[in-house]
Amino acid sequence: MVLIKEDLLPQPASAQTAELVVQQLINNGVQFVALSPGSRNGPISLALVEAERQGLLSVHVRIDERTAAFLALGAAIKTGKPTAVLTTSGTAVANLFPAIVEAKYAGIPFIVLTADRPAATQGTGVSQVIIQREIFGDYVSRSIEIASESLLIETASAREAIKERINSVLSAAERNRGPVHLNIALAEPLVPTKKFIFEHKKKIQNESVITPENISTELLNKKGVIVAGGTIIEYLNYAQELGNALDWPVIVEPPHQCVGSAMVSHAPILLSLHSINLKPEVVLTVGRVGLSRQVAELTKKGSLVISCAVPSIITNSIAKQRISGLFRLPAKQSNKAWKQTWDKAGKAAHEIVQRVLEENPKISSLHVVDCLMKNLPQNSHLHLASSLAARDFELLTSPEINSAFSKGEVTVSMNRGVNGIDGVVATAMGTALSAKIPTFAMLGDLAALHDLASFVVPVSEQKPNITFIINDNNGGGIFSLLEQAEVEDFERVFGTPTDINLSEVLKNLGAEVKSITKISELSSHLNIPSGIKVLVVKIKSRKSEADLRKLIFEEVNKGVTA
Ligand SMILES: Cc1ncc(C[n+]2csc(CCOP(=O)(O)OP(=O)(O)O)c2C)c(N)n1
Repeated sequence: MVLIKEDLLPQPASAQTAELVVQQLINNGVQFVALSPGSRNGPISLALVEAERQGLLSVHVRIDERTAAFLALGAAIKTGKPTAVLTTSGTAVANLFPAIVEAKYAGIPFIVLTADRPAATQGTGVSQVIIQREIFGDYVSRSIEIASESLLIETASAREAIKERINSVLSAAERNRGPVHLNIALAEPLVPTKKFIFEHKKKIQNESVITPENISTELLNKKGVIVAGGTIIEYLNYAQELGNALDWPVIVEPPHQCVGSAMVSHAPILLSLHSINLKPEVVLTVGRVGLSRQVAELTKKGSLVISCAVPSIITNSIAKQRISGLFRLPAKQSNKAWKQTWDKAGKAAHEIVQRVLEENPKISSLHVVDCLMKNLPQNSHLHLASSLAARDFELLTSPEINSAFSKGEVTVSMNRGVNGIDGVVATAMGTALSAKIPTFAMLGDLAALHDLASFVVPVSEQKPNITFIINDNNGGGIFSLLEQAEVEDFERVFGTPTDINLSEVLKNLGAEVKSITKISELSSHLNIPSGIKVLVVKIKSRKSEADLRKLIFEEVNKGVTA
């Protein structure tokens, strides 16, 4: 590292603080840090880059703080391990808010590091000073202030006490499964005079303990359905094992992390069937559920709804019974006939859905999703936007499709915490950079426009290998499925067409772009991504996408009978 000042000068407090903070990140197993440029956070940025040079973590620089935050969030979603974002002071800090909100509601361990000016500058009108202390309120489980000047107290015990304070906050991210905030006041000088030194120290991992609780066993030989959702993989795997043990069908919501043979085909459609009785006596929800209207109704109105709640995440609070954690897996029960009724209906529904898609070949979001499900390569990753992309995956997912996706060989993520359409591009890139496996992302044109800045990757940064599939239906297609679809002024306040030539815009931002007009072209472009590639799928009409959905529900209802 090239030092700007004389090596003989003592290391300034700002750099000592930076070294201490970065060492604690390393000790807490943080592998991925995103940062944006700024003078105040400079000492920590430089310390991070030095730690990266020593092979202790990876650093990703982005020009926009909102992008940096979602990038780090994506990496945490994919790895399940805490990641961090670092910004300078002022409005830069406020730009982190959307990703923090998502992290809280999705239960993602996330460390927010904000640089601040010394406390004495508060209220003095000094530039870039805002109230950063506890700015994220209840959205972070811990928030503390560190003042670099305090490190000038040259006693080992004072230093140790500061280290402990930092450590207690950083480790809370993983323990509490959510965001934490460290606001670090750094006084000038802001340039180190000595090389940063780090230890390859690893802390002892605290295993998160889930207390098994019991569920009354007489419930377990009833006709039950399990609904699993959210992003916490141990809960999703548990749902699958429970389904196998009880012969209960499992409805797995996007992101489908545990696709497999026990899961229900085309869940929202089966739940809408009039002609066949699939009404369960017990509904057990595992994790955060309720994406489609049909599943949400089942989990609200089902005769007996029990929720296995993920600790610290709001999960199905209206359930009649709540279990805080997972209960012991019961011995094998036999509800075979019940499970077979669901399987038979699922198979029949699948054939009808495929027929309807073939008979109506005009390209739509549903065709795109069907194509991805059939063609995504083994050991790849897929990030979904929460608008039509996620809903159409939910509608079309079926173990009947014989593909890497249906066999669970494709991992899937989405911003399921609060379903924002913001930050989708950055989050997807974060999953790609941390997963280091071929990554794909599907999103709508508005979500892409919302996060255009995230296509900008500074030249010295590592580019992710990712293919974006943008469903360009010129506006918000999801609104055509909702009750608002019929209102006057629909296009102006809901549809919001922009007429933007996305392909041109994205080419100018440096992406390799291909415009797709036929579904057969799409499958031929789903090879292993190298660099940032975008497939812009041109959809002619949002209304016909919505009509096709309706037709699928009608045809399955006509065709599947007891
Ligand atoms: C940050 C944010 N703003 C607004 C919304 C409300 N919203 C949900 S879907 C949607 C439209 C999305 O359009 P697009 O990304 O083109 O996807 P499509 O619906 O066509 O699949 C909007 C505005 C949201 N979820 N998040």
